[in-house]
Amino acid sequence: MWNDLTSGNAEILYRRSTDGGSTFGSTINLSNDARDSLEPAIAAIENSVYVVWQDQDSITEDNEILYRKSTDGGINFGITVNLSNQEGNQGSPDIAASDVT
Ligand SMILES: [Ca+2]
Ligand SMILES: [Ca+2]
Repeated sequence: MWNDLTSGNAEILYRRSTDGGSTFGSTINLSNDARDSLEPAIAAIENSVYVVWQDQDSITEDNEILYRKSTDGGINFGITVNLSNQEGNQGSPDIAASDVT
């Protein structure tokens, strides 16, 4: 997972390996918005993969912390959730995963 500026704004790109990191599949754009998406972090446990990053609100341009989750080992990711969702700038997220229920 990394930042990329190819589209003209920063995006969060991701590739998945199923052979212990020897080869990687196609590149997925997890952020895919018109604003600067930065500072990605990832955590995984069993078939769940969790991703957070810093992004800009489309109206206020304040930074928010956005989140997406995969439950199929990182093949598909669900909707983007705004975890911070408050005024001002929230940045540099980190994430961890455990099997505590
Ligand atoms: Ca973006
Ligand atoms: Ca904010």
